[in-house]
Amino acid sequence: MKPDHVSTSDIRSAFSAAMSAMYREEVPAYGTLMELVARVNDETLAANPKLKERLEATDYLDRISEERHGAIRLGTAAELAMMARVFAVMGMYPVGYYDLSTAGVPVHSTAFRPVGDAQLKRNPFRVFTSLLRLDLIADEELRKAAADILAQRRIFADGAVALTEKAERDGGLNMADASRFVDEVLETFRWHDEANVDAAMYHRLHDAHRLIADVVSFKGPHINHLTPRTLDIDRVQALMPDYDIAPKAVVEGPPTRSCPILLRQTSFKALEEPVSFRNADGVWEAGSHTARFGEIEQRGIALTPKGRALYDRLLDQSRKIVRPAVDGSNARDYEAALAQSFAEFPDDWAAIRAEGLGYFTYSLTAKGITAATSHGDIDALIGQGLVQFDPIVYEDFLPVSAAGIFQSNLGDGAQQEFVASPNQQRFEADLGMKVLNEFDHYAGIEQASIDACLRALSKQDAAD
Ligand code: OOG
Ligand code: NI
Repeated sequence: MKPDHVSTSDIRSAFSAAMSAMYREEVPAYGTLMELVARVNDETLAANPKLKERLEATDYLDRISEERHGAIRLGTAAELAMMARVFAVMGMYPVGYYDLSTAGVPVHSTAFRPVGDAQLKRNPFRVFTSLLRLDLIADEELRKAAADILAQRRIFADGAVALTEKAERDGGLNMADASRFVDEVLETFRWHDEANVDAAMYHRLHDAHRLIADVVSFKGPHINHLTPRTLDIDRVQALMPDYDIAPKAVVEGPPTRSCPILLRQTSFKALEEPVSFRNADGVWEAGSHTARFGEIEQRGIALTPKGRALYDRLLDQSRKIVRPAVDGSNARDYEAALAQSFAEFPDDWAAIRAEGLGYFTYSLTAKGITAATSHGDIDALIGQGLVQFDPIVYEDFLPVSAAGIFQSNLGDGAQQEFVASPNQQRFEADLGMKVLNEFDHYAGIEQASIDACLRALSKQDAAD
């Protein structure tokens, strides 16, 4: 990094703030949601001094009010590969592969996000990024028409491409370039109410799948939602109607617990917005399109492969008993089945740790900091009261939940079956790189904290 270069985390923070400001202006309900979340987070912290203390001690508190994720849907491999280069300038890398074909959504996805512990604490902004799978569209003629339309559009401003190339060449950007980069890249995510296609084509695409119309008919991949993080999602869900926001029927993910695991999410319905279509005679025709919504999330501990397998089994088990209907008619029954199924998942941190279900960071207690001697492995040190542990926050997404979020915004009519066809290899070829494995990353953070404790205690020994 050259002396006048700004850090990738600074660029990401600036971008995340600019995106939030733009979306608040475009979708005022998102601003309302932000206010509600800020209120609930303040109240939750005031009522839980212990939670506040641990969040402060682990550096998680500062990031929470700034924290959000967004989502976009891309149309072509070239768009995805370029997007990966743009995000890399902001220190965001593709983590995980999500196949949504099984859920009736013709996309596969990854999440671009920072990966280092320090970078996440500085600003964990993430973008759930989907690539449309035209190969799942049965109508060959329509598939070809959609591919032709997509091949003609250019979603990146020239300045965004030039600055990305400059950052790659020079290993970063200076302050002035970084600020221009943020402005230029923001344009790609902006809403355009003038469609790229005529009304007839829009309706053909829409009839094939609403999502295909959303990706193919517009100039670019408008940000379709932004999601602030709350410390109490049940409370936000309950308060939404007071703020004139109608939440989706059920919260996705695990049930309410005292020790939150993975990720819980809920959203409000996408807005029907006016758009215009350019017909062959050059005349604009008024219409509407439904794509943009708001979402909130509560994040819990990152689970190990063993913990995740248990989560997947329990979720599957409860959905076999009750599958949540989009209209909310069986929401109570679903919640009851979920709670009953998850009774099997330990709900205290010590048990989750002892059974190897979640990832933790380890640090010295006050007693550990002043201890003269210490022996044994990390479990023994915890037993002696020298070392404490805190949950590592889950930074990724959940395919079943993501499908639920997609579905709640596609309307009841959009339920459609595709043959399950995960194709990570194809996705990575289109992306131009492999996606990172989320588990390796959490395990690395955990191990580094264990090593730091053992090192500190052995030095104290030597000084004695
Ligand atoms: C993405 C839906 C998935 C999440 O939080 O799981 C998602 C989309 O609708 O494009 O954002
Ligand atoms: Ni989301």
